[in-house]
Amino acid sequence: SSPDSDGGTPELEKAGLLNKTKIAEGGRKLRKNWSPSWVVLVGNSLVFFKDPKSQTPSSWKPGNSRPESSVDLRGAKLNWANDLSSKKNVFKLRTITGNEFLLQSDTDSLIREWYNTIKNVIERLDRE
Ligand code: I3S
Repeated sequence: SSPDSDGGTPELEKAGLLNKTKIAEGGRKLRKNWSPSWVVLVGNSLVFFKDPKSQTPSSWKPGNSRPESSVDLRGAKLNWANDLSSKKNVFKLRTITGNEFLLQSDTDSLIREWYNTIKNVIERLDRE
């Protein structure tokens, strides 16, 4: 069955540390403010946590830590966005509500994994 189809705990697909900045809120441009974020992909959502040091993939459980914010991936768009930053390995996530985030890692393999995993979730939701 699909994740959470029984109303139980949604599936944790991926968790890790990325650099993050929000660049738009409801379509309105925001000033960049990069900071490290503990990012968790669970069910149809990308969830952001502060204080990444207190988190590890094995210890993370839904509800044991308060998220900073969370993004619904249904209808979202994901694109590489190296033109939007001097940093390498940057992609942009745009939600259906017009919130835009840049996510970045210096580790090529890591950012590619995140990109592919989020892309797959978005495509799965597009097919539903
Ligand atoms: O796209 P920008 O405006 O060049 O982004 C840089 C700025 O946001 C800068 O902050 P202030 O100009 O507010 O001091 C940040 O420190 C940089 O990290 C931003 O650029 P990068 O290329 O790192 O995304």
